[in-house]
Amino acid sequence: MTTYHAFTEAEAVEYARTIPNLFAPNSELASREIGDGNLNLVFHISEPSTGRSIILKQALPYAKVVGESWPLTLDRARIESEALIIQESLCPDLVPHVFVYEKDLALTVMQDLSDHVIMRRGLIEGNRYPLFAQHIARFLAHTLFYTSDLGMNQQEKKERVKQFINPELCKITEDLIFDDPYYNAETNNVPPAIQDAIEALWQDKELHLEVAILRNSFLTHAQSLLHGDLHTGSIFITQDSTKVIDPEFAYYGPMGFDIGAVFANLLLNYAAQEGWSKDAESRADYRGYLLGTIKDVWTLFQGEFRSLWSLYGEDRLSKTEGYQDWYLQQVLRDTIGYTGSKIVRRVHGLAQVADINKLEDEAAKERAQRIALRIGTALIKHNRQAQSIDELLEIAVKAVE
Ligand code: SR1
Ligand code: MG
Repeated sequence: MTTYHAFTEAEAVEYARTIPNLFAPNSELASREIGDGNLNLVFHISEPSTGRSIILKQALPYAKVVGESWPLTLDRARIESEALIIQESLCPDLVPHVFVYEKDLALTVMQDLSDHVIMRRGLIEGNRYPLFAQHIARFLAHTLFYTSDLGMNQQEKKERVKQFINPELCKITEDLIFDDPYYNAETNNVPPAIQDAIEALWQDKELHLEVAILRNSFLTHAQSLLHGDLHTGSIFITQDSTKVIDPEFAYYGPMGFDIGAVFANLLLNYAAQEGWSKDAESRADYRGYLLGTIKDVWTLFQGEFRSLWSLYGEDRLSKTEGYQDWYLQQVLRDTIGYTGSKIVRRVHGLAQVADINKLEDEAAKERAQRIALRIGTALIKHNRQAQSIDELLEIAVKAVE
C-alpha cells in the first residue's frame, strides 16, 4: 500500500513513469504544477520527444484556498474519478478520459486538455464559442436524465445515491452558497464599495425565505447525479470542443443546480462587461451573445431531455400526460433560483470570480458587482413563479438599463 503524501513535481514525474503504455522507458519528462483552483494540486507531465502529455490531479487533505486550517476529505478524488467515468459513458466527447485512479494517493491521471482554454478566461478575452450551447445542453440532458429515476432503474439509482454521498463538499456548498452570503459571516469578503447593498441583502427577509427553500431542495432532492460545481472555470473549451472537468462536488441533487451554475457564470461575465467591453455598442453585442447562449442552452437542453424521456423513459407513470411538462417547469424554476444563488455568492462570498475581480477600473467593478447582485436577487425572488426562460433574460436586461 502506498502512503498518502502530497507530490512534488519530481515525484509526479516518477509516478507518471510507472503508468503502463504512456511514455517510453527512460525518456525525458517535464513536470509543472499548474493548479490554480481552490482545492487541489495539478501536475502537467509531458514528453518533449513525442509531444505526449497527461495531467495528474491530486487532492490535498485541506482546502488550498484557505490552508491547512480547513481539512477536507481525500475521498473527493474518488468521487471525481467515478463521476468522470459515468459522464464519459454518457457523453464520451465532453469530458477528459481517466487513465488511472489511485485511491491511496488521492490521485487521478487524466487526459491533458492544454490545447483548450478555461472558458472563464475565454469569455474574459471576449471570445465566442458557437458550439458551446449544443455541447453543454447535451452534457446536461444526458448526465441529468440517465442518472435520474426517469432514465435508470430506480433501485440501481439508490445504489448510486449511496456511492455519491459527498457530505464534506456538500457542506462547503451549503455554507458558501446558501448561508454565509446572507449574514455577516467571517468567510465573506465584502467589497467596501458595495457594503450598503450587502447590508440591505442581509436584512432582506423575502430573499432569505427563497434561499431557505432552495437550500432545502439542495439538501433533500436527490434527483440526478450532479457535477456539483459547473461554473465556467470547470469547462475547457475551443471553437469546436467542450470538456467538462472537476466534478469533485458531484452528488445526488436537483438538476437545476447544474444548469443554474452554467447560467450564473455566463451572467457574471455579462455583468462584468461594464469593464471588459470597450464601448456601449460592443457591450450590448457581447451581452446579446451571452443571453442568446443561455436561451439556446435551455431550449436545446429541454428538447434533448424530452426526447430522451419519450424514447428511453424507464418508468410507466412518467408517461402520464402532463407529467413531463410539470417536471420541466420545476426544473426551470430550480434553474432560475440556483442561477440567482450562484451569482450572489460570487459577489461577496469567499470564492469570487476573475470576470469581476480582475477589472482594474474600480468604478466599472462596482457597477458590475451591483448589476450581478440585482440579477441574482431578482432571480432568487422570482424563481417559484417562473413560466419561461425568457423571464430570466428579461431580468438580466432590466438590470443593465
Ligand atoms: C473552499 S472551496 C470554494 C469554492 O471553490 C469551488 O470551485 C466551489 O465553487 C467552492 O464553493
Ligand atoms: Mg473545481
